[in-house]
Amino acid sequence: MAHKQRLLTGLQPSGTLHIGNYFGALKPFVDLYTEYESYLMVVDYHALTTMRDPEALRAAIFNIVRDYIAVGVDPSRVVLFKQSDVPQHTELAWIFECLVTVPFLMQAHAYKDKVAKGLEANAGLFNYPMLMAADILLYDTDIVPVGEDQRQHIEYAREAASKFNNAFGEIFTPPTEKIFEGVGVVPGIDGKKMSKSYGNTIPLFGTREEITKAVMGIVTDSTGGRPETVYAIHALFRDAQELDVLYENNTNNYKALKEALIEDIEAVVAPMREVRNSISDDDVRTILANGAATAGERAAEKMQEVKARIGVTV
Ligand code: AQP
Repeated sequence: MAHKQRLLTGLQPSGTLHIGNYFGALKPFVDLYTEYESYLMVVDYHALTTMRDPEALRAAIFNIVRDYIAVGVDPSRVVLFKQSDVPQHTELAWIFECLVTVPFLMQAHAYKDKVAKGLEANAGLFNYPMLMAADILLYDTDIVPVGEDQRQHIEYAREAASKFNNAFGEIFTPPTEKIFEGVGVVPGIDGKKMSKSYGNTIPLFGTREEITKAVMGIVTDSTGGRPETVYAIHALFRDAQELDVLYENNTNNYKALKEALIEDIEAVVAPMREVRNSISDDDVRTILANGAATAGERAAEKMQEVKARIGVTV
């Protein structure tokens, strides 16, 4: 019998989730995951490329698992696990790193952007796409829901699969990115891509005050009295027809439009916030332990095959 197609995504526990992460990666995952055999990761070793505070990392891990459950992920229907609990991820990443070239990795936009933004150009950040390729390929993933900024990283995963398959025989499935229309690049409050490291985010689970502060700070560059960035963010929460009427009735009244946006964000987030507050640290530990057991078993099986192919088993 053919197996169900596999869906996998992961987010870094590197700060507070924002609505760009939600609409670009998490909501698409939640909308799709029950139709697939699904994997959802906390990619903590990726976060280590930028984080140096162990307490902050630990807190972010607890938080992101709560976020996953709050946005609608049922842990009994998905393998929800932490990357560092499955050592085969870093093991396979090493093998891929031996198959791709430095000039190839140097073309990564995400690496160049982050270094241009002042992040340290550490070797982990540089090799990031190969760890991500390992995350994806270890589980024979078919579909990866991500935002537009990750498109190239999925190409890199395909390239890693193809390099390996050409050298050692076909064992990896080339994955496909799933980028939903209209949410590939959610703008931040300054109109650029919403990004933790740009400090231009609207936090998904912020307090009402934090959300209000962020929304009130959205730039109001406008066309014909319509503030485009406010509109683009608002379009994630309301359908286009309703939104057009609201914006026509409030031409140039930016304050009223921003207040309407705050209410619309609250309507979506308030019930999630309640679920989020009901999840204890022990719930998180149990979820991650169960996920690690299943993911670990599958990863070990795949890695055995990889090791046999490359010639390190005797
Ligand atoms: N603005 C965005 N619009 C749509 N999708 C987005 N994603 C991130 N920003 C937007 C998607 O969210 C997922 C998060 O991936 P990550 O945890 O690896 O973090 P990231 O890409 O590093 O997220 P940030 O906030 O953009 O952080 P920095 O500042 O580190 O660049 C991915 O699927 C991403 O596409």
